[in-house]
Amino acid sequence: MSTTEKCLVVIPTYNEAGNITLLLSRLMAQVPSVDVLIVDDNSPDGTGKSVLAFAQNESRVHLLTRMKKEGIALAYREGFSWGIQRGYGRFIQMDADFSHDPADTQKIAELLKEHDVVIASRYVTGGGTSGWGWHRQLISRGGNLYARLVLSAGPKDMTGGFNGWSKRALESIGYKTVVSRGYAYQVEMKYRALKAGFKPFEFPILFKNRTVGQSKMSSGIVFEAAYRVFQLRSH
Ligand SMILES: Nc1nc2c(ncn2[C@@H]2O[C@H](COP(=O)(O)OP(=O)(O)OP(=O)(O)O)[C@@H](O)[C@H]2O)c(=O)[nH]1
Ligand SMILES: [Mg+2]
Repeated sequence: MSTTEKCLVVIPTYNEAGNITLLLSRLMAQVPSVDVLIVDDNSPDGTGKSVLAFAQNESRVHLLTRMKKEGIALAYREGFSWGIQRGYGRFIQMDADFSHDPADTQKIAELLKEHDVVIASRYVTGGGTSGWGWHRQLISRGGNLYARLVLSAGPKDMTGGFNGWSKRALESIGYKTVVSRGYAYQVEMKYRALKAGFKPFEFPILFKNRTVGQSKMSSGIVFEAAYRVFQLRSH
């Protein structure tokens, strides 16, 4: 596959006012070839207003506001549909908290010219995480290993949220019918891609823990992930 189609970075946000303006500036400076869509769940801290203010002087930045907080899965689903309706052919998933480096966003955009599915991977040689305590590392590594074993999945990072998709891949995996709501979403999307015959391209990244704003991870999200992964296996 080789495409030069337009590329959209989709970023779900909930209470990221302390990060979003700087992140948008960095993306505009470091990733010249993409547009950005923020999918905000009506954040009470005014994240959406900051995006609108930024977008007034930057036509590459767009805001999609959802009525209430409903998890990243629905935010991504709406974001991808928004982009497909507007003719984008490449999509990048990314967090708003600077855990994902805009320099790697540029790499994904380039790699998507040759690959349908790209995984920015913490768990291939040369990749890693920084700033996490042992507890958070254990949850991430353990959850990832669990998903890989239960699903017999090849990619080293099944749980990460920094990935690239061609429109073709999104449509052929049925991105609108993904059932997971929390972090299991990342696993389900990749598992569907494997089942559909795609061979994800993984490259190493360093994931940095957020320094501004609060994590939205909860025990409910972790339990959903554990249960969903098991459920996916029987499909
Ligand atoms: N639209 C929307 N975005 C969300 C929701 N929950 C989390 N996000 C965003 O999804 C991205 C990932 O969420 P984080 O809280 O950073 O989750 P995480 O990266 O796994 O956890 P930490 O890095 O430990 O904070 C961030 O940009 C969040 O603002 C939600 O319910 N709706
Ligand atoms: Mg985060």
